[in-house]
Amino acid sequence: EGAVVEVAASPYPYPLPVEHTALVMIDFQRDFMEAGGFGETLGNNVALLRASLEPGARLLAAARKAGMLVVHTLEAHKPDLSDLPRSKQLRGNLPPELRIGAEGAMGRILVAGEPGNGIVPEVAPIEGEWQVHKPGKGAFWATGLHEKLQARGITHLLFAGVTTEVCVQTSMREANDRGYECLLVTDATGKPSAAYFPEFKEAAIKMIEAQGGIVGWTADTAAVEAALT
Ligand code: TIU
Repeated sequence: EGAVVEVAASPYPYPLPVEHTALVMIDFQRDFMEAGGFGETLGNNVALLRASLEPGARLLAAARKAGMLVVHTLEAHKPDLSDLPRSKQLRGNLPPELRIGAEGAMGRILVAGEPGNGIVPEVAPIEGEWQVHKPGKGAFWATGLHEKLQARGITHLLFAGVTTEVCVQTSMREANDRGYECLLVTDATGKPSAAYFPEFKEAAIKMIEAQGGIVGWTADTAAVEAALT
C-alpha cells in the first residue's frame, strides 16, 4: 500500500515506504547546540554539532514535502524533576550548580519549557508535527512513542539529530529491538567531524552498518532527498 522508494544506503539499498516512515529529529535543542546549555556544562565543544543543522533542515524540508510524519524529541525533565533518576542527576561528577535542574545561562538545565530546552530555530517544529519529551537517552523509554507510532502504522524510521554517540544511537538501538527498519542520516547527525567526539561518530556509523546492517542502514541527506523526489 502506497509508494515505496529506494534510498542509496549502506550496507545495501533501503526501501522506504513513504506513508509508513517517520523522520525522527533527536534533541536538536539549544541545551546541546549552544553555549551555556547542558552539553557545554558537561565539558563539550558545542560548536562541533552545528554542521548537522544545514543537512537537518534539508532533510526536514524533504520529509515535509513528501508528507511524512515528523517526530521531534527533546531531552526534557519535568520542573519537579520527578522523572530524573538520582543516578542521572549525579552523573558527570558536576558541582550542584551545573547539574540538571540547576539555573543555567539559558534557564534551568534540561528542564522542559526553559529557553535552553527548546529546539533551535533552523529545525523548529511546525503545526502537526509530534514533540516527544524524553527523560532518558532513548526516545522509547517512558515516552509512549512506540504505541503512538504503531497506532499510526509506522514501520520505518529515519534518524537525524544530536548526539550520534549518545541519544541518537540509543534511540536507534531501542527502535531496532522494537522491529522498526532504521536508517541513520549521517550528515544530519553531523559528518564527518561534527560530534562531541568525531571518532565516536565514525565508530557508531560502522557499528550500525556492520554485519549486514545489524542495527540498520546509513545514508546521507542527498541520498534521502534523491529518493523522495
Ligand atoms: N541528546 C543527547 O545526546 N544527550 C546527551 O547528553 N548527549 C551527550 O552527548 N552528552
